[in-house]
Amino acid sequence: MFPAYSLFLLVAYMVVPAAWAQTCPTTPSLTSYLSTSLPDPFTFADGSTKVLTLDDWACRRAEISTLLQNDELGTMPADPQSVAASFSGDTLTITVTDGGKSITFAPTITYPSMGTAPFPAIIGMGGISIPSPAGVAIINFDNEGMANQDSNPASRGVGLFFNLYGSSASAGAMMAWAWAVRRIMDALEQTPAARINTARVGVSGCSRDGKGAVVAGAFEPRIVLTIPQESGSGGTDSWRISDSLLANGTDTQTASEIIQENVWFSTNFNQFATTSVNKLPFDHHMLIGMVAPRGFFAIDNIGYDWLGPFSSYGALVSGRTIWQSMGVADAMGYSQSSNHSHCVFPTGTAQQMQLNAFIDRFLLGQAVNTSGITTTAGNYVFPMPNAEWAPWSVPALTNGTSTTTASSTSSTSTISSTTTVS
Ligand code: MCU
Repeated sequence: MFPAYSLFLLVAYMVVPAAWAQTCPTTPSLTSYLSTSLPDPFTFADGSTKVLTLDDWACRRAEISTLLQNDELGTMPADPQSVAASFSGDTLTITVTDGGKSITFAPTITYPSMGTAPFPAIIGMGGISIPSPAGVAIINFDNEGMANQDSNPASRGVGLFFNLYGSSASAGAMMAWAWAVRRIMDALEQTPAARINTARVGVSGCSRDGKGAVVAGAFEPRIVLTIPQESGSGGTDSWRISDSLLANGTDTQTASEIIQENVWFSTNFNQFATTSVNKLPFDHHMLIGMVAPRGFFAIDNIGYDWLGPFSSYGALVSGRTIWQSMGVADAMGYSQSSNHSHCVFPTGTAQQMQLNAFIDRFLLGQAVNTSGITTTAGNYVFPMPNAEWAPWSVPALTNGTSTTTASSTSSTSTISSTTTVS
């Protein structure tokens, strides 16, 4: 005989999700998808259903997440069976157990000389290349130990992540790093002795590690500020714009080149990279937009054609429309500096002031104005007009469930949890 409250729980379980969850449009087969311009973030992959409300965006974001996992980055594993953590000295030791296997990794924390605990923090992918901000702890995470990124196909499937999930897991190195950032957040939440304010944690990295910072910010909703630095192709660059730049004579890294260089992506990406990136039902303006409405500040350097600063500019301008649609454009900025050595942050410049503003607001919780922090792309002349690469209008998203989008109940809407990756 079940006690009465069991019946109540059963009924609540059956009724409440139906009341809370919005049904999302079904994603069709996209095998013949083709678009030379950047895909419209505000139209579902079915080609007709529009994003009109914030709940619609939650559905669309989940769709974008799935498409990115399937076609480019590989699968983010579900939350593991357990995450255990301890803190000693400056080291946070994290043991993750899943499927009967365990791995242990140990980021180190550098504490600021000023401020009070618990401290805001930046998780540095292989460290940070921005100046350490006053009052902010730096969590140094060995991403390469988690998933190797030697410029060599033999580094695929090598690292702690693959010890846990198998060397043939679909995740490329960047998705494995993003998974680890999620586990660092789990560990910090259960370890007050580490003295980190888990509501004020950002992520940063430069170059290849800047690509990883974008993916981590997109796939870990507890990150409140994402700071990719000179991340280039595979980071804040658009695959389509990079191809266009190369075709117009600028020596920019493209998808077809990058899959030969490294194992940052899933092998599923090869089919698009070797034929046409126009077959991708997304581009990186949508990876960037997964971070919205949270803080995002991209640091670029006009000096290296290979990094495609104009490709980054195009993706960032386009991605920013997602923050605009939510009425929070001031949470997203991007900055191009003049030429300087790769990953050597130009201290004391306007870019430093811009970076400071984002850190002060999102990590230190200060009432700092970050609106309009967007720079132009210098003297670059882009081969396509803006309307051609981003030909959509930006809706003003409203609260609530749209009456026009609930066209199907067959796909899963995972809108609510702060930690669920969908
Ligand atoms: C900008 O990131 C990469 C780039 O994708 C590679 O082609 C190049 O070899 O290395 C860059 C990098 O990570 O530099 C540290």
